[in-house]
Amino acid sequence: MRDDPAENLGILIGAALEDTEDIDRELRETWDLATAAGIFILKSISQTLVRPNAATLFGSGKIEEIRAEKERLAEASGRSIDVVICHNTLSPKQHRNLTESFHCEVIDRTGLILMIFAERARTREAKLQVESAQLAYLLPRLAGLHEGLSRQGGASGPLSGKGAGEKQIELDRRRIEHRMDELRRELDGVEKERAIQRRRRMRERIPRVSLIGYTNAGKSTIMNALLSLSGADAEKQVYAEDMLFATLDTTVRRIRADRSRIGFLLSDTVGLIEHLPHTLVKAFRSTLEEACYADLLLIVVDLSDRESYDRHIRTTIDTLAEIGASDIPRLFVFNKVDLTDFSRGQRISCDRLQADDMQILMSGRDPEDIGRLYDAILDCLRQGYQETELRIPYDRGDAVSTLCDRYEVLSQTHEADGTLLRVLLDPAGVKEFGAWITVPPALRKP
Ligand SMILES: Nc1nc2c(ncn2[C@@H]2O[C@H](COP(=O)(O)OP(=O)(O)OP(=O)(O)O)[C@@H](O)[C@H]2O)c(=O)[nH]1
Ligand SMILES: [Mg+2]
Repeated sequence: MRDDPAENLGILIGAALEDTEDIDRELRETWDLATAAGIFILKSISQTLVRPNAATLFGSGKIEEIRAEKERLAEASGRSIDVVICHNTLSPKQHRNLTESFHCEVIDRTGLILMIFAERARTREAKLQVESAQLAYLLPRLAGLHEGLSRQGGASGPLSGKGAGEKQIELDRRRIEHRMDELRRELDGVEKERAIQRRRRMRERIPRVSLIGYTNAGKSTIMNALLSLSGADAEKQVYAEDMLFATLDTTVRRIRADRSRIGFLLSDTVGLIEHLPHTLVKAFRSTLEEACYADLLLIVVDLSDRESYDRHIRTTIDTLAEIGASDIPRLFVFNKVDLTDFSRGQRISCDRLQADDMQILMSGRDPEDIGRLYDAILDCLRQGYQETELRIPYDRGDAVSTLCDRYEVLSQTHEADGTLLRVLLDPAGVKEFGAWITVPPALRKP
């Protein structure tokens, strides 16, 4: 490929296999991924395959057709085609054979997603995670890479000659395995830091809410709108853009629109995609696991993507099951309603939604909707909280400020023997501040 990826021309190929539901729709998504990676796709070619070829995926006739089409397109555009993108995940052997057949770089969907992630990774953790996923992907493909190199006359010097290829592969394999060990250790360190931060936040007991959903659904837009609602500075905002995988890192922010109410900690997470490569799921597990510690999940769905939103819900719910977050209360946020004919009062039904699932139809660009969402989140969080009256002696001002910081205070008055507070307390709060709870009015002696 060329140094500047924006200069690359490509062809997209894909096979409809036994479990493929709609190859055209799937190819459109991979086309978008290619665009996100800066590759300009000229054409897509697909084939239904009852029995995929173990060595080349496609049959020889189709490969010939793709090769001819590639030449024709190169002639028509006056430039060579730099890359063939294959929608299906290729085995190392298929990858090698197709590269040989097409005489250019071949990138499968996994490779494409890895390219985008590598391009977008900003924080140390994301960079480590991407590098680790890239190496895991590269390791079984080393042999193919070296064959390619020796054909181009790249394998020369002291290691050339019979067996040099194998020696080089062995050296590279060891180097990669060593680097993967290093990365694993570094990532363990990052994960420990994250766990410490998490424990500190949990001690503060501010409720935790996590945005989760398919890529480009509007999670970061919603986070930013909620931040604006709580009057946060512009530099607290996260990156939101019309592109796949705009967000790769988990960001946690406190949202508190009204000082008398407790608010919550909101985390934005990496977007999901169908058939997320296994190497990436593994590498990004700790980032996604942030969702496991939430008191409430906001499952954000792009309602304007009519043909796909129920599949996106399925992918999200399956991923939540995979990371062990199925039992966390959830609120479905059907976003981008402004681009649809739905009215905000409607209920969405699809096979993975249960009748008692809470849902809200809204637009992340509409401040009124963001206010409704904020109230809905607080309502969900309040379940399990009870209105409690506490009388705190005047020498315990610290307890009053802790309560005001952690809980929603409904009223506060100053009496002769202390501050009287009416607070929405959770069971842990009842235990901690139990000594000051006044006897419920119904039990007071006349
Ligand atoms: N019309 C409309 N556009 C929206 C709405 N919400 C978000 N968008 C747009 O959708 C695009 C994607 O939004 P993001 O907030 O970056 O989406 P995301 O879910 O964070 O995406 P990833 O980080 O890639 O997973 C942006 O161009 C937003 O401006 C909405 O309610 N209506
Ligand atoms: Mg985002």
